[in-house]
Formats: sequence, structure tokens, C-alpha cells
Amino acid sequence: AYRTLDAEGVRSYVASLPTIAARLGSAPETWTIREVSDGNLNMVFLAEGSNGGVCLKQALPHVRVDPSWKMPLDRTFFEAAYLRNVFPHVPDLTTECLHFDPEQFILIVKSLSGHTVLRTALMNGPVIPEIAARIGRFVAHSTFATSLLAAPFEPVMDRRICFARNQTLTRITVDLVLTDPYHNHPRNHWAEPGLTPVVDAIRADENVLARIDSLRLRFLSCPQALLHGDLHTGSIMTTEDDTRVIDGEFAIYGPIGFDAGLFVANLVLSLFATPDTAATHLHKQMITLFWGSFTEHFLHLWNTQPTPSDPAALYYAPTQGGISEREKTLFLESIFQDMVGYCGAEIIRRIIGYAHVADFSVLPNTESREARKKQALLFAKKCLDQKHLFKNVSDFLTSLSAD
Ligand code: SR1
Ligand code: MG
Repeated sequence: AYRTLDAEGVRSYVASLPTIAARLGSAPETWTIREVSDGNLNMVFLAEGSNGGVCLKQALPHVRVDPSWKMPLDRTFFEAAYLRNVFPHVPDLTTECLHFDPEQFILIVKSLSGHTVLRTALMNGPVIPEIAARIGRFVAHSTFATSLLAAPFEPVMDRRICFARNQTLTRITVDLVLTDPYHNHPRNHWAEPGLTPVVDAIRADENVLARIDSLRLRFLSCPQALLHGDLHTGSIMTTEDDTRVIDGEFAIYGPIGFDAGLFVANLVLSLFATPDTAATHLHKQMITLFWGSFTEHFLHLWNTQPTPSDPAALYYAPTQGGISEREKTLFLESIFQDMVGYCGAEIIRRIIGYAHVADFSVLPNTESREARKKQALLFAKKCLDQKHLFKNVSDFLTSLSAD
């Protein structure tokens, strides 16, 4: 029967798995076991021995940060399934699933104890901008490989059927990211009274509401590729040389611009929370590098991988001699427009919804936090109230500078 592990439970559990225990080396009683839970949902432990370490993640029957919010345990299954599907395509950018236990809902991956969460790294000072290019490559490879551009429809649909069962976490995204912030809901909250008029303006804007309706519909009805589903800067661990995407439990088939939009939104949030010119330059550089790397790698795969010769792929390959350049450009432009929309939605929900971000806590007082959050909300509103306002990444960055 399922039981929630504590640190000593983790020690015995890992000791009972010969191949995992061998990675740690030394005797189990000498291992260091540390609880490092950081996200909202699960328990996470690091187990380290003389040879190396592993990270053990276990689902709880509730939201970790709110035990009254009950939740089924199956999210670890979807995280393990996500890793099994994407790790072969991005082995240097995520972690391999070393073990999954379908009764205890435990997932074990290699420890990243020398890495820092990207959000924390950004709050502590400058990072190297190439991290964003690595994430662009991650999104390009993980989405291309799981789309109809790379495989016949049968394996793609089998995967879609599998991840369509990830309904508990999909419900969270639909509600927390794409619905709740646009009306009064007890899960919404914000501490700065000066934000209320901006929230009211967002909720009164018919264009914003129509766009959110369309983004929500698109999220559920446009299964372009297997998404990470929660690609914020807390789902990325990094050193200067090595960057890994973690926490794929929200994985779902959906529009590629959703993953891109969440990552860019969290860079934008960090930009508004870091009021200094050098940092703003860095964040903008990161957004440029991310989008450039994503498009470069996606197009490279599209130009070099054999197109599956079945009717599903013909949707994307309408010309007989292969996919026209024009079709590719239109496809990437539609991902860009989705990215802008989901970016706006993510910024808004991270300021007024249930799950806020820590980035603004570096600001010295309520007044500065209010002013910067207000700017972020107004930028997010622009992302939503006029489709095609930003034609390209340069328009997007220009608008970020305008007050
Ligand atoms: C109840 S879960 C709240 C948020 O935490 C996760 O990391 C996702 O971002 C989710 O929306
Ligand atoms: Mg998470």
C-alpha cells in the first residue's frame, strides 16, 4: 500500500533497489538524505553516498503546500512517462528516469545537487545568457520529436492517448493559468492595492477575455506536440556549463507556443523584478537567444529529418516536393503568436492568481513591488488584447521597454 516516505524511509527504499544503491556506493547508513521539496506539489529528497547521488520524488495525496487540496497520486506516472519520451531526444538537457514505482508513486533520477534552480540564480545576479539558448534547443527537440512532423500518426496518437489521462494537472493549468485570474475566485490573491485597478481593466477588456477563451480552447484542442506543460524558471536547474529541465509532471499534448510562452513569461517576470539596466539587457538577450535557438533547431530538424509518408504528415507537407518554405514560416509564426498569448496569461496568473513567483521578493518595499508588478501586468495585457501586435521578437522586446 502507498505510504509517504520520510528521510529514513527514503534511505531504506533506495537501499532496497540494488542498481540505484550501487550508484551511491558506500553503506546505506552513511548516506546523506536531505529533503529539498521546493515546488507546490510533491516531496523531493536527495540521497547521496560516496560515489554519487540520486533525487527521489514522491507524489502526496494532496497539494504539498495545501494539505486540504486533495489530489490523486498519478502525477509521478506522467512525469516518468514524459522523461521516457523526451530524454532520448534531449539527453544533455533533462534527466533520465532511473526508476518509477507505480504503487508508491516514486520517481528516481540522477541528483543535480551541484545545480541551482534558474529562478534562484536569476534572483541572485547575472547568469550566462546561453542558458536560454539551451532551453530553446530543449523545446525544439522535445516538441519536434513528439509531433506528427517526426513520426507516423500511430505512435503519436498512442502518446496522445496516454497523456490525455493527465487530467488532474491539466485541470490545474486550465483553471489556474487560463481561467481563475479573469474573474473573482477565492484562489486569486495579491497584496498590493494599487494592482486592483489594473486587474479590473484586464477583466473588463473584451479583447483580453476573447483571447483567453481562444488560448484555453487552443490549449485543449491543438495537440501539436508533447509539452512539458510547466516550463517556468523553477523547472530548470543549471550551472554555467550544464542546464537541465525537470518536473515534467504537467506533460500534455498541446500547442508548442505554450511551453515557449511560459519560459519567456518567467524571463519577463524576472526582468520586471530586477530594476537595473544590465539585468534588463541580459533578460532581453535571453529572450532573443531562446527564440533564435528554438527556431533554428526546429527548422534544422524539419529540414533534415525524413517526413513521415502518411496522410497525417501531409497536413504539414502540402506540396508534393516537400514542405514549402512558406508553410514552415507560417507554422513558426503561429507558434510565435501562441507564445505571446500564453506569455501574457502566465505573467498575469503569477501576479494575481494562486501560485505567485518569488522573483519580486528581491525588491526592497511594497511600493517598488507594486510599481514593478503593475508594469508587468500592463505588458501582459498588451500580449493579450491585440493579436499580432508583436510581429516578431524584436517588436516584443521593444514593447517591453515602453512604459
Ligand atoms: C496547485 S499547483 C500550482 C502551480 O504549481 C505548479 O508548479 C504549476 O505551475 C501549478 O500551476
Ligand atoms: Mg513543478
